[in-house]
Amino acid sequence: QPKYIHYAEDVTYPVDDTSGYGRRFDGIGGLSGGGATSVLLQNYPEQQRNEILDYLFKPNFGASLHLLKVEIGGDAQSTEGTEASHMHNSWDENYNRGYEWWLMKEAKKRNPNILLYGLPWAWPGWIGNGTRDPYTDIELPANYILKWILGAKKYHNLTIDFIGIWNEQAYDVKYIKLLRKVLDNNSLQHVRIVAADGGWGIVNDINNDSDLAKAIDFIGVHYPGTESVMSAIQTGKQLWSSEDYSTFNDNIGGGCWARLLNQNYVNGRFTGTISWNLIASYYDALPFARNGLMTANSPWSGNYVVNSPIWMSAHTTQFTLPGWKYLSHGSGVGKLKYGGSYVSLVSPDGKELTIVIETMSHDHSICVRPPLPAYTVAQQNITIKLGGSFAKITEVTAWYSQLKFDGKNDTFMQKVDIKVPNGLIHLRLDVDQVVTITTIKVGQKGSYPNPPPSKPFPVPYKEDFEAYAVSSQPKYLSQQLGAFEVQRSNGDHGQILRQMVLETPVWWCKADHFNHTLNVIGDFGWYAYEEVSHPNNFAQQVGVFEVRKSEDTQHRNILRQVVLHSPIHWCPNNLVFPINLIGNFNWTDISVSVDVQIGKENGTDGVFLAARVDKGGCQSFYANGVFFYIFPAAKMYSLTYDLSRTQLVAKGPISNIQDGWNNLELIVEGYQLRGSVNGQLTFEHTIDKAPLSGFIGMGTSSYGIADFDNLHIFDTN
Ligand code: 147
Repeated sequence: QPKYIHYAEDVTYPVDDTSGYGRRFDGIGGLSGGGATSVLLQNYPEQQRNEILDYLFKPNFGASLHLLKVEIGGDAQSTEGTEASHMHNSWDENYNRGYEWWLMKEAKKRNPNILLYGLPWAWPGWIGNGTRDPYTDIELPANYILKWILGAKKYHNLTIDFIGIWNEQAYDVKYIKLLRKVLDNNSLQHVRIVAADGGWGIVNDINNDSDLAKAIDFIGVHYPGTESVMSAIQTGKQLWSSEDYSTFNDNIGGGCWARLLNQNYVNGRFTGTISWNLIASYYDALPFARNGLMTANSPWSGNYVVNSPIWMSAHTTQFTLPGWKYLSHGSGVGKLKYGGSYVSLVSPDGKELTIVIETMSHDHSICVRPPLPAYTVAQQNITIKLGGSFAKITEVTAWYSQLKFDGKNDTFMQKVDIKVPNGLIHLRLDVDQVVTITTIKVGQKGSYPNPPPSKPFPVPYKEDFEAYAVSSQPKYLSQQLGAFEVQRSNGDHGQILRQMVLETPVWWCKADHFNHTLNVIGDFGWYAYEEVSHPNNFAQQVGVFEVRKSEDTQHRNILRQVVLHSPIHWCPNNLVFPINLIGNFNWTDISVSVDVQIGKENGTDGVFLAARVDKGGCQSFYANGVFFYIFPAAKMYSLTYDLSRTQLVAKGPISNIQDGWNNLELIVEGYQLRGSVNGQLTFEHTIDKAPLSGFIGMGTSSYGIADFDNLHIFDTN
């Protein structure tokens, strides 16, 4: 435990409403989407699923969030996968796709007052009207967003409170004004516009255009590093950090989140802060692993983890509500003299008071972005002096957390009811603490019995898609490119999985040349390992290799050689560099088979089955692995090392291809590959290059309809 300086001086901080209030508080929220961050959540066993949802949304239980922001699916990759659009095509409308509707209803079940906010990342191709620009014909996106809001009400009885423009992409002033008009014309005055979910550029436009200023209710910026700009504050509009956090959810992530929740108001006058993401419910091998308030990425086992950011949230959320007011800077809001910060919030009737204090140290509260300038925090004594109408408070409740970095945390502990003689509260603060002082008596550290232990993805695995509602997404499949839905087939296949996207979408992560689709499933090697463990199947020969968390967010867990000096050898030698050998390839060996059929109308050219797919997210376009493509019309196959088919291993004719359904089988064992069509060997190859582990994948060579059924995954051992 590092030693921190302790200052004997006791500094007094007034908490006083005499000089009036600061800004209105709008709430703390989580973001599901941007993209597919909750895809595995629906697949949990019912009991654990309900527990997880309680930790997120149930008032006075866990994170008890005030706001839920969701992606409006756009049929394109938006970070951890693709979320389905409610309108794949201009002639299509469906409000049962994906999981955001379900999630919003589960949130409302637990907290009917939770506020809902929708934002698109990508758009289906037709919104671009022949271009990749959604503002070519602004009527199209405006009506598309309108339909999503109306559909939420009509099909799910969900009232949307806030709507955004286009995540971190261009906004268009005419579009924003039109959106406001379209909402008003449809009796949706209550739906308020947040703009523009990016940087501060929108402030200039607001200042130069009074009609635009009228259309926009909230200025929403991303990852502001707790700072805002004077011109934004001067608009008088409420400012939100409408996407923030995005940090691995260990205690440093918890420290980041605690610091943001206070200092976003103290430094930047932000009155709403939203965590990307709500819950890390996606495969660990995808980018930004575990960047959620908690983790639930093992639905086949039921295991989940309630990480410290849940309890950091609780310090504010359980003792405030949207509509409360902050006190003014200097009389309840500010920085502590020896490091850290405090905010005070008051209920609308002026009677209830909540004070949140944090003392997060620099190194224990670094967020993903932007860089955090150096500062120091010390142990310190403080006195809170209640003044104005708070002078008559005689008792408060204190809750505290101590984040620790070498042992067990104390998170969200109800300490004591403190008597307040003469309006004075004395506290000794340690470093990396959060303390809430409140007149609110409810508040609870919710808990459930430990969930079942984590297990690897179950093999053998069989999926025939019969158990699902039409247009839903089957469990464990994590679509990266394209949108795949359960549909009823015409023939004897019963229900099947169909790729639905017919044209290149208006991208969020751009790859205009790209036309493939990809849906992945499975386990992914060592990313699942805990820090400081030894991954299976490596037989270290010289040196010691341990799984560690890398310093950057892209590589997540890495394998690190940790020996610094030449050891005193048992078998003597003069080697000075480590060598690690992987001694057992079995865990990369897999056999997978699936039935495929190309759509009779709007069909694709080809479909593929793949193994060892090594990348997802916005890197999906560059995925390597072993890809077995078939092109039924041409009666050809190709075997490639990459999704985009630039690295050809082999190609040739397929003699026994049939009209309609064909069965594809791919077996990878070490460096041996075998592929079959309809039970007959198509190729056999020894390779030297493909990744050694990765997902099972399936998809198409171009946008268009393709069907998949009877996915079987076997361990070949
Ligand atoms: C955000 C996205 O909005 C999220 O969907 C998710 O991808 C998140 C992951 O951290 O990132 O996009 C940003 C990407 C880069 C920056 C800021 C936001 N950046 O470099 O400042």
